[in-house]
Amino acid sequence: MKLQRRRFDCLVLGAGGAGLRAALQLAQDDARVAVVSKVFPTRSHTVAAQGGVNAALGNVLPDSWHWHMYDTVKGGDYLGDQDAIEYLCRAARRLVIELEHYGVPFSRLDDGRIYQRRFGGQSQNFGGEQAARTCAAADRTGHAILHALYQQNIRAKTHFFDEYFAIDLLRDAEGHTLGALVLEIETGELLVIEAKATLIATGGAGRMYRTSTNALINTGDGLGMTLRAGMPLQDMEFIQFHPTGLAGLGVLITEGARGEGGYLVNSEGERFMDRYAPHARDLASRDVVSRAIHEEVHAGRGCGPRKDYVELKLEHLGDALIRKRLPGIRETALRFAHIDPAVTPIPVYPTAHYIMGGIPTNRFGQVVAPARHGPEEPQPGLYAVGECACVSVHGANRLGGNSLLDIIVFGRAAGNHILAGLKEQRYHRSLPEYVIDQAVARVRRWDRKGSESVEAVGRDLRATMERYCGVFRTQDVLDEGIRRIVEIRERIDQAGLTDRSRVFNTARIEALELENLIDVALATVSSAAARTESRGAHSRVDYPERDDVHWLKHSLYFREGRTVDYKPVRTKPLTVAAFPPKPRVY
Ligand code: MEZ
Repeated sequence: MKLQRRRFDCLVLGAGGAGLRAALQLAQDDARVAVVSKVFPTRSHTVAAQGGVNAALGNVLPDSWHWHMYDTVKGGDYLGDQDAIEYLCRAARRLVIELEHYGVPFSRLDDGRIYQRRFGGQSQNFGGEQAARTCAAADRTGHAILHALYQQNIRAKTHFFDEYFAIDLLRDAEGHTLGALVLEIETGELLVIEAKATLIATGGAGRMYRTSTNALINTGDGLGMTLRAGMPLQDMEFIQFHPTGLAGLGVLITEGARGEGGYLVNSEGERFMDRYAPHARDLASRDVVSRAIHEEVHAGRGCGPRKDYVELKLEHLGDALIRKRLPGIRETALRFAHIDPAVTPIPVYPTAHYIMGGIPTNRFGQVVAPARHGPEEPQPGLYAVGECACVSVHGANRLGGNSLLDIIVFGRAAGNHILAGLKEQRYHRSLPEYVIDQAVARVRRWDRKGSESVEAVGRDLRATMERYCGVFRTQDVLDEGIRRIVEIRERIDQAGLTDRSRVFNTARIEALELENLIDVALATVSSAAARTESRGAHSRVDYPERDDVHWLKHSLYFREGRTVDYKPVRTKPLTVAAFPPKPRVY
């Protein structure tokens, strides 16, 4: 069957902040750019980022990009690549001001400058007093940024394919990425989009966990297609559990709530963070706070009838401040927990939030996958930015407020690099028919009926990840997790669509998404089982110490054979002295 074809200079998969920032860079320079999004763009998950974006503006307390760099290196437990981190922190100031000029309605100080709040893991003067570095639009910063970037893209004439699902990359035998096969969700029609450069910006995979702050759309689609194309995923063992998900539901309660002065208590009314992080207390980095909550609950000091959460106290902030700085949190607490945070503390528990790992890239957004055991090489025509990418600036644990920064800094950098490449490449390479046929086969497999239900397999995957790859890990538990997910992968091969579920094309999309999630889950658990140390968000009860001698290296997981390889951390920054590993205390 002859499929419809469209041609663009650049194809962007995903319309979150990373994809939109890259698309904008391209469209403003008159490149023909297409953005494919499985939801209407302003519903992309960036919309859910609450607390803010980091930049050392120094509007509230003294600050410098170099202190920000130190905090980011330390926050990532020294696994981040310091050249990329320097680039990130140096670029922050200019790009946040640029966002303001794009129309982001940041909250204001009395003198009109951008409001900045305290966030976890931030310090002045390389580990000194708390900094205030997170530029906020109340507690709806991601929402404000996403809408501004979408509007700017409309103005720049970016072409949007709304509600199209990306099936697979189209790559020729020499490894050139030539576009992607996509499916129009409403009609089920397939479309081939050819492009000189393809950028993956499909976000994270938080939906492999049962409780997660992530939108239903975060199903690791770009990660799955990268694995299927034979490239590895980097550092997948590092999953961030946000300390304050609404207990039982996982809905995000921003770290900004603690930044504004909120604090955590256990069932004895004790501010327990004083014991775990005497200096930073409730504003220690997220991995530290999540472990502390977990330990309190497991020591029997949890709150509520089942003693299975701790409480976030905001009452002392007063109704006026809560309404002004945390209106979304107030709304969430009222709507989902039926409590007014000005009166009653919010029940919270750690919840899956962010993947530090992803598609290996350099700081220009180029995918730099090595052949197995071979040298690392830029993959021609292929880029990745945002949560699905691993640059790596977040190392083993991301600091709050650095992900909105990551998407604008590396979205722009990738856009610029693609533009430079387009100047050299005037014509599209020819796309062999067999490449399209392979991608089409992936969709057609779901025309079958089967003995398993996609929904049941998905439920089991999420429960397995929750139980076998959580905040604390051991070899036995992780090995059992791998065994179970391998079984789940076999079950998905037996699954099919029922006549009833086939009526709506969304059933097919859910099946394709689940295939992606299963591959990403296997990457996560396999990489976690292989790393026998504790670093950042990867806490091994059986290997409680960080081991810089053997493990100061990035993992690379390959789908074929489920093997894990390693590559060195780039410890040398661009212009300043390196921050060597030190004990990490808050
Ligand atoms: O960067 C984040 O994850 C973020 C800003 C989340 C939040 O707590 O608001």
